[in-house]
Amino acid sequence: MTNKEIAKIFEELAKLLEIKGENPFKIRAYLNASREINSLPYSLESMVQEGKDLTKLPNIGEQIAKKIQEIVNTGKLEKLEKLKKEFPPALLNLLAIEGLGAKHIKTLYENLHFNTVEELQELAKEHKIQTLKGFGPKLEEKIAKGLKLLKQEGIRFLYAQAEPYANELYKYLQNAPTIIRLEIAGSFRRKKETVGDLDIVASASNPQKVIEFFTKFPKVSQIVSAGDTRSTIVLDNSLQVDFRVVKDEHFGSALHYFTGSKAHVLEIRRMAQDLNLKINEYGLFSNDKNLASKEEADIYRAFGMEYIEPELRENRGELEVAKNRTLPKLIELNDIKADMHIYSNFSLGKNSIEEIANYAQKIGYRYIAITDHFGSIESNKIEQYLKEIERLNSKYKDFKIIKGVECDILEDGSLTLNSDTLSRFDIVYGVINSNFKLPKDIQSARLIKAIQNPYLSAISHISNRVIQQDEGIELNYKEIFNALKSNNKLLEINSQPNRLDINDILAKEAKKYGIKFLINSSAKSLEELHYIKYGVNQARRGWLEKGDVLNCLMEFKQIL
Ligand code: DGT
Ligand code: CA
Ligand code: CA
Repeated sequence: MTNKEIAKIFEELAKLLEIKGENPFKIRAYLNASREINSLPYSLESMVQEGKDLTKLPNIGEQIAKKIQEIVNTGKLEKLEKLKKEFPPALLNLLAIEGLGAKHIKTLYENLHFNTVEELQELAKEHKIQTLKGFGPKLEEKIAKGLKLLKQEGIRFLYAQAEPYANELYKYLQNAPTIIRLEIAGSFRRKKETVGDLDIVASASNPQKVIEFFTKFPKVSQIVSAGDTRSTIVLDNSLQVDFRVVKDEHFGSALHYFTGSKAHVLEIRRMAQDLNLKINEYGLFSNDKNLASKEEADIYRAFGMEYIEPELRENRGELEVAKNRTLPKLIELNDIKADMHIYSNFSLGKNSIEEIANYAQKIGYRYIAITDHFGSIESNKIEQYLKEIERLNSKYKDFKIIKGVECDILEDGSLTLNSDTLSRFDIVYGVINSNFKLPKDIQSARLIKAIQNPYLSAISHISNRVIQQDEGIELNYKEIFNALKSNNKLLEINSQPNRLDINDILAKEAKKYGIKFLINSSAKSLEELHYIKYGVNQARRGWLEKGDVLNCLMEFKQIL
C-alpha cells in the first residue's frame, strides 16, 4: 500500500461524505490528511509496521491514525466501502474526473436521474447539464470530455478485481437453461493486467432463455440491453459484461472473434483475404462453404498454423511464429516449484517464518526464499532472522528455506547493506524505493551499478509502477538487459496484481537477451502467496517457458 493509495482513500471518503452532506469539519480533516499523506517523504506502511506513532505527523489525529492502520493492515477502509454502497456505480466513477468536485457531483446527482456513465453522457449531449445551478457550457464540456476519457481508459479493472466477478458469473451461467458451451472471452481470457469489460460467449439451444437467465444474475445493477442473442449488463462494482449466445456449431468461431485481441483478429482477417477467404464470428468461409467454426482450433488448423494460446493473441508476431510451428510452450502455474520473495514478520509481513514455511509445503512448494527488507542498522535483527531460518532448516527433510534479503538501491547505485552483511545471504534483491524522479539516464546508471554489485542476485519490480496509478520510473531497458545478462543476474516478475512488473512486453524483450526470470509473489501474508498466478499470467503473455523461470527448478542449489 503506497502513500498515494492511502491518500486516495481519504480523498474519496471526503468527497462521498460531502455529497452526502455530512459535517464539513470532518470532511476538511480527511482532505487535509489526504494532502499531508501525499506529500510525506517516507512510507506510511512501514511506519505502521514499525509501530511508529502516526499522530506525531501534522494533520493526523487519533481517528485518522486508526484508519491508516486499518488501511495498511486490511488493504481497505470499511467506512468507505460501506459508504460506496449507498451510491450508484456511475456516481463513483465521477469521482475520478479531474476538476469535478463533490459539490458538482452532488448537484448532478440530485437534479438529473442517471444510473450509468452512458446516460450522463447523453444528458451532456442534450445540454441538460449546463443549465444546472453553478454549471455552464464550459463545465458541461469538461464533464463530457472527462466522461469520454473515463469510457476510453478510465474504467478499467485490475484482472484480479474482475476475477471474482467473472468466476461467480461463470458458475452461475453454467446453470442457465439449455446452455451447451460457455467461455469468458475478451481481454480477461487473454489474461491482460487490466480489463475494460467482460465478454462472455455461450452456445445454447434456446438463446433467449439463456439471456433471460443472464439478466437475473444477483449482482446486476443495470440491464443496458437484452435482445434475443445478446445482452449487456453492468454489475454492482460497475464492471460491464457483454454476453453473446450463438448456435453450438458456431461456438468456436464466436469464441475466437470475441477473444480478440482486435489486432489479432484483424490480422487473421487480412490473411483470410489473401487466400480469398472470409472470416467472421460465424466461421471461415470459402464462398459459401464454412471451413471452420465448431472449435477454435479448427480456425488455426485451416490456416496451417499451430493453436495460439489466448495470452499470445496480441498481434505481436504470434501468427508468423504459429505458421512456422515454433510457438513457445508457455509456462504454467504448476511449473512453479518455489516462491523466492516472501516477507515474514521480521519486516513487512504478517506471518512468522515458520508459518510461511509450513503453508508453502502445504501448497506443494519444494523450497522458498524468505526475503525480508532490512535497513543498515538492524544487525541484531538480522542475526535472529538467520538463526531462525537455520533452526527451521535443521527440522525439514524435503524442504528448504533460502536466506534472502531485500535492500534498497540508493541514489548512487550502492545497496543499503554492506558487503559483509550481504555475504550472509543466499539471495539478495535490489529495489528502488526512493528518488523516483531522477532523469532516465541517471536512473538507469543507478540500476546498472547495482546489477554489477557482486552480492546482488536479482532486481525486484524494476519500474516500481503501480498499474493505473503510477507509471513508474523510466529506464533504458536495452542497457539494463545487457547488464543483467553479462552479470548473470535475474529479473523478477512481481505478481502483486497492481504491479506485474516487469510487464509482458518487456519480459518478451528481456528473454531475447537470454535473461533468466523469477516469478515471485512478494507476499506479506499467506493469502498473498496465491498472487503468483497473476505473475504466471504475465509471464505467459511475455512468451516465457518453464526453462526461462528459475523457480521452476526442482531444487534451489541449481539456481545460483
Ligand atoms: P478490453 O475490454 O478493453 O479490456 O479489451 P477486449 O479485447 O476485451 O475488447 P472488447 O471488449 O472491446 O472486445 C472483445 C473482443 O471482441 C475483441 O478483443 C475483439 C472483438 N471485437 C470487438 N469489437 C471489434 C471490432 O470492431 N472489430 C473486430 N475485428 N473485433 C472486435
Ligand atoms: Ca472486454
Ligand atoms: Ca466488450
